[in-house]
Amino acid sequence: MALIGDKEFFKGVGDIKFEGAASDNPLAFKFYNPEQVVAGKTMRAHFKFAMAYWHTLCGNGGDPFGPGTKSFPWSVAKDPIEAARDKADAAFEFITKIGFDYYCFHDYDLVDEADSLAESEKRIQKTIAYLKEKQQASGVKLLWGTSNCFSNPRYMNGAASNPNFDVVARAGAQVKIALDATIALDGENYVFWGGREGYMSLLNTNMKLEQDNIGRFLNMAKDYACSQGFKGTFFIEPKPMEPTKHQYDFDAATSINTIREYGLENDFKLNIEVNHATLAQHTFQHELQVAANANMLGSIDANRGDYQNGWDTDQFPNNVMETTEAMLVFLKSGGLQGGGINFDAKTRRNSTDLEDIFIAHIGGADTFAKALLAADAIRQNSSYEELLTKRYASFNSGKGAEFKNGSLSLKDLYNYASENGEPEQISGKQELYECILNQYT
Ligand code: XLS
Ligand code: NI
Ligand code: NI
Repeated sequence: MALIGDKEFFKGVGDIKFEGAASDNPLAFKFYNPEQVVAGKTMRAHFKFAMAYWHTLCGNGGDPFGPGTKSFPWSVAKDPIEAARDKADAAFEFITKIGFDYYCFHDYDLVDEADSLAESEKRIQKTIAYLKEKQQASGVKLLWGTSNCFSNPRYMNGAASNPNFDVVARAGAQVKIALDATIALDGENYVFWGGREGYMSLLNTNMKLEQDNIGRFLNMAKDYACSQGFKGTFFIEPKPMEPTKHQYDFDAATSINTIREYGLENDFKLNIEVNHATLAQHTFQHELQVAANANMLGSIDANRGDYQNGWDTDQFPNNVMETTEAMLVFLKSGGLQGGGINFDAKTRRNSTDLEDIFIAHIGGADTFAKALLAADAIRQNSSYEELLTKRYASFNSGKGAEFKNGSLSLKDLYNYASENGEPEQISGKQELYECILNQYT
């Protein structure tokens, strides 16, 4: 594909192609074959892979123990607009070379925040005019936009949940600008991740007021976006902790409650992130299933945590077995509603070659592709679906079916159980399910 930027940053890396499982080329897909049809859809359409602006182009490897290790050639310009254009060139070069269709951003990933709201808005408008041109030239689309209401020190006590109304209003202004930008770029969705929406100590916190304020804030954002013609879906991205001790959107179940409590269920769904699921002591597939049960499985932030520590390491996905379990839920629930798979993941601090960014995304895409193929094969060829159907077969006929359709009372259960005697012992056969999973991955 032709380059549309003025500058080439990833020199020496060409278009990434599918070469199949036998290839030893680190810069080729082994399993992600975009046009291959699996379960009635191309892989491209199933996944809608997206590049995350923040990790890929802004994350230079800094951590609490030391500065960044990566000097990106697109972050040298001193003028903020020139720097933003260079970053956009790098973004679109990367996305088109790897053959993805989408990207995601926070407002101030695109361009540095200025000293005033007005100047920041001007910078964003200039940058999105440039991004719009690049979208048109390349066909790359915006999967979702969001606003960073957690990094700036003004949000140290929260954004929509801040105890000071002035900060709440300031966050509202920022979200309005980010929504305008998302709409101008035909963004398909808009995400709310409550970075500092939570608390550290209940001693100084009015939890009820803070949560109600978040509800009011989300409704305002939704009403505004709809009044501006936004047709997409809003996503809440759950996370249990970090940066605050108690994040209000702890997990999928908690976030679904937020959505329902504040009357947002017609417009909001969930963006499930793997590492956030595991931080909440859940599996990724559990969170997907909870979202799907509520008809709110909207989008995925793909990454992976580390089992030996307890924070958001945002590593690239590479665990095929776990991803296959997730893809079983994904296929069964009919995929994602509106969203896609955004690589919210960063290369390690000591992965300093520019090509590492490609290798990491290729590995992530291959992990999902391999897992999708395995999950589809399990569903088509193994006894998995049959076993599962059989396990619940007692609800398909007789009294079980009557119970299921709501026509039995507790007394009916008593009468039935009295006549039926001790229920037969039926094995859960977990190891058999695990063997099937193993066999097909
Ligand atoms: C951080 C979140 C963040 C969101 C977008 O932990 O995952 O990157 O996806 O604000
Ligand atoms: Ni995320
Ligand atoms: Ni994260």
